[in-house]
Amino acid sequence: MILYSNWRSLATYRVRVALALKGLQPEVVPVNLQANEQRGVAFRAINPQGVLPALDDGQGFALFQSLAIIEYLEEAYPEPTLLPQGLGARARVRGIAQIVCSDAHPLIVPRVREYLQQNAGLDEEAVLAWVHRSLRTGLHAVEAQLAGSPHTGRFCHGDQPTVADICLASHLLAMQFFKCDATDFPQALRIFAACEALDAFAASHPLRQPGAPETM
Ligand SMILES: N[C@@H](CCC(=O)N[C@@H](CS)C(=O)NCC(=O)O)C(=O)O
Repeated sequence: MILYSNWRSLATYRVRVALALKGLQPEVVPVNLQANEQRGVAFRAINPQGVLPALDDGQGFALFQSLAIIEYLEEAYPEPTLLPQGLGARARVRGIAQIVCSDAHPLIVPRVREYLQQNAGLDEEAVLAWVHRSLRTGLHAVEAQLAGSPHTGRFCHGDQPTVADICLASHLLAMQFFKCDATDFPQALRIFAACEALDAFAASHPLRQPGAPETM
């Protein structure tokens, strides 16, 4: 199994955590996001979209899109499960995951920030304001789900980590990267702390990956 990865990629972090929770240890091939290696011909032969992550698990092509990869891992390596029992519960967990992965994260990825700065005329400060607004709007939506539900437990759904926690943790790491205030989201912060206390999350932290700086 080969994971194409970059220390800073939060989508790759999500896959790293899922792999670690399932006790899987892929070979890691670093792709240099800072040098835009993901857009080069060599990496596009692996993932034509030119984004991280990609995971080769011997299917004849590299798997792409973090949520699709995590769903694949869930089906191929069912234990321990990253989804709760029950149709409604699974939909709730997938919904929280999608607030992060489908609504919030796409607004702040490098190619969008670059476009805003290079083509739409926004300066660095305005791009940062856009990033903060996108992150806080996404976290508001997640916090409302967490605060308003009897299903919220130690983690987003009950007392075991699920794909919702993986995605929430990636969102809070993004807020740390971009120095975005999250102090008014107590449920999210409490659950993030519970995640970080688990080895699978701690070992997958961006700053613990090859090529990472010591601090942000
Ligand atoms: N929705 C995708 C996001 C993929 C994505 O945008 N990855 C970022 C790193 S987190 C990337 O490779 N960006 C490269 C770019 O924007 O040029 C997923 O969850 O896998």
